[in-house]
Amino acid sequence: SVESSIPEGQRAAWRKHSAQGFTTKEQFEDEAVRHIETTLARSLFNCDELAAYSGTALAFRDRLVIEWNRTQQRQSFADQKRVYYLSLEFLMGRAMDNAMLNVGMKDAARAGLNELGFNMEDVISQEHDAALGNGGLGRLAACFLDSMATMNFPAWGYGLRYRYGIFKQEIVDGFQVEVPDYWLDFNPWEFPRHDVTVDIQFYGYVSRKTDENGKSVAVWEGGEIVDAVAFDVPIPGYGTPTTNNLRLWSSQASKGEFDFQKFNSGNYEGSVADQQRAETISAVLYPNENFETGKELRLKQQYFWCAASLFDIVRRFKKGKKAWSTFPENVAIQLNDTHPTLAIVELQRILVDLEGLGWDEAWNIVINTFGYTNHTVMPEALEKWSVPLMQNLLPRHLQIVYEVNARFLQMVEKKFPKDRDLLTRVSIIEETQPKMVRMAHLATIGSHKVNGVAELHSDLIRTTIFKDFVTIYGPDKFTNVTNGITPRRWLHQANPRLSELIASKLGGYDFLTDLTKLNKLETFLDDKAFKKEWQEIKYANKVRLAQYIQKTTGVSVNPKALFDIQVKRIHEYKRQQLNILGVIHRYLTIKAMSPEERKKLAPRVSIFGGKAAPGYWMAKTIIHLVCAVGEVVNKDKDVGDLLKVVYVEDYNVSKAEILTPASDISEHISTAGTEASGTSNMKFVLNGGLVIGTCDGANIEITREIGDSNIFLFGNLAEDVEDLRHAHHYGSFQLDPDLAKVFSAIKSGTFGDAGRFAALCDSITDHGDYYLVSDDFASYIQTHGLIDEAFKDQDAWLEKCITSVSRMGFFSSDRCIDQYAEEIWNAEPLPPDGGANGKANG
Ligand code: F58
Repeated sequence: SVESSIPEGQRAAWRKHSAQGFTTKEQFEDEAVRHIETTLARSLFNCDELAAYSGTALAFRDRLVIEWNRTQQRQSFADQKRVYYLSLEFLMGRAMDNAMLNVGMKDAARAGLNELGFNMEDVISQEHDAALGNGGLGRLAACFLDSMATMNFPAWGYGLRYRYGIFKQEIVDGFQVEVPDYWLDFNPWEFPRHDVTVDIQFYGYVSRKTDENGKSVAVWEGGEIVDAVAFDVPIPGYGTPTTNNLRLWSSQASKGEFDFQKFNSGNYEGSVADQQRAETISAVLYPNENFETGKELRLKQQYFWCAASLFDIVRRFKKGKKAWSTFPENVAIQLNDTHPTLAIVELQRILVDLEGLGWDEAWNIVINTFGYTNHTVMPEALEKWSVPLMQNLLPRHLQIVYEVNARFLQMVEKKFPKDRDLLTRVSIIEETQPKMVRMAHLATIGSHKVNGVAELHSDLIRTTIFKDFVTIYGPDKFTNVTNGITPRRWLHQANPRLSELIASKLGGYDFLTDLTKLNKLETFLDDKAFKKEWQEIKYANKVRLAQYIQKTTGVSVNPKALFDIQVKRIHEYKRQQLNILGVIHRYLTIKAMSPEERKKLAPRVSIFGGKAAPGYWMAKTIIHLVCAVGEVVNKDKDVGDLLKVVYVEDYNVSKAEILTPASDISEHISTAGTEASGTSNMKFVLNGGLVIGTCDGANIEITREIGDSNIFLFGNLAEDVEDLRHAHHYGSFQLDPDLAKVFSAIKSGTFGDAGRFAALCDSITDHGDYYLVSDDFASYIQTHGLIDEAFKDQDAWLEKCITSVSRMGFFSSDRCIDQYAEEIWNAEPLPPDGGANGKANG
């Protein structure tokens, strides 16, 4: 073994001096102060909250690094199948709170910080979110990393180290303004590995040469080289020493290529410009959710990251000196949407061009290695790359794509002779002008399993975008893994008091690693003290949010009011417009009431949050309408506490941790059939809030689990959407009468310049109402009426909340990972020696 090659004396010395990390409050203070004084070169006299954060983070980082090294060593020795999760987005949020809870030393650190004169919550809030993602897809990847570490899977994440994450949103005069998010100023959670770099090639040309065996091989030459440098981020599991790795690639001018010619000849500017061009590849995260722009730089990002990751994975496999045919027994690669599809082509290129395998042998390995997760059926979000673009940037890869396609179509033709239409429909190449590479087809053909992210969504992909592929491959290639969320961050971290209350009833924190244990909570539905404390916790969470809203927007909201929250990316299909039009309807209703009638009404706070893609004009209009309505309603003396409308600026993971525990109702109201799953619906219910929602995505399974009396469903069903759209187009469109009144108010200037909202209103009245806002309006308003009524009976409401939480076990991301491991990866966990490690919860 590697160990026995090192002399015993040396090993003993190493063991003696090996870093241990702190284990007590005292030692934590020692370490934090040491880091503040020496690592940061600060003293007691200039130690502010940021320095206190840095010292604390560095102390905990030491703890993580020790286990991280051990985990990596253990995984190398164990030599079992590894899982690689390829995602262009990892929406991690803050790391320190998570590290403290996973290490089990948060209480000690809190006490230590107090002695040093700091408050834990203030210190935690100094950390900048790692916002390397847009929305659900990126956050899902982060939850999966947490689950894989917690469940001891030997698993790595691979992504890009964007210099700028998702932009920071400012609301200026009721409009969204984007500000760059430069988050790397001080980031103690990443480790640059300047020794781990990979040369990545772009452009150039392909020629064929004959090798020593007389075989013709493709050779890709010329073009340019950019370096990929690895930055590693430790991912600690909860209640286990397992600490996995997230490897993010950063682009840098190639050391070999850096233009010394230019440099030496005095063209300093030119050589720096080259340097910057290389760095541009990993500079920014594309800020679109469910929309593809087809920019060349985006394709460069994708190949850069796929090629670096594949090189790394193959290098690790080759160390084991095993036969290539065993590759799929040692490596599982999961593709988070089609963004990493080039990895399929890259592995085929490595095996055929560089390692000399035959085409079929290589392709077999490829298919058995990859799994592909689809996250959308919406046509505008399906990735396509123009053939000329790919030809220029990745000439050899395009050849491989054509070869894969030719062989695939041959197989189809054999199975279904003379069905030309079928061939056209399933071809990887779309015969448009210019021709396009359909990445979802390539990902499907190059993987052994394709999964959707909720039952309805998986059914829809089988019957719509992948219908022909089901015919060709049979149904077994297509499966469902309903999304989940990590209860560590979304219950224990975001809602510590609720987590503690639950633990006190269930006799410990086991539910955090087996969420189905929550079902025992139902036996406490008659426990008055328990219910009272539950209610107090919800109220305290609402008070906290009210204070945050007061501080950041100046609006006072009554924490006793019903908090109605919709926070997610702004998109027409998610229908924030339905929500705000409903709010206007409520406002008009209140205005028309007598003072006596008003007294009977339950006060409401409508809270919105979320970013619009910078180029998505309609989404920005929706934000503006919400703000404009807030301006009017919040000042209206007739309304008072009965209705407040708030826009929370710059919604992100750390803000979600404040918002999620504070809802009474949250809105998940997408047009049926459009939201693949949704995951915030799960977060809100797990935190004791109820849902108003459509029969869409995971709402359907949430309903099945918690019972239909515990959710407020409304609206048309997915199966009827197509007919309704058709009817809008060909029949006469009938605007809902209540919605018509709302539009009159907008058009009369009640919320300022009506011209600003014209396109939004017209999209519903004149342009087909694609998202069925009018069709669902009456049902939506009526359901909100039911919510008002239900909220008046606080006892019954509370019972719904507790019952729902107790039935949420299914929605843990641990269950997802189990399912992926079992049905797609065929991978096993690698528990640390002795199993449990005796970590405390705190
Ligand atoms: C989301 N997709 C789905 N895409 O919309 C949501 O229903 C689902 O719960 C979630 O994935 C997890 O499965 C999503 O967030 C993106 O953000 C992409 C970013 C890159 C461009 C294409 C959309």
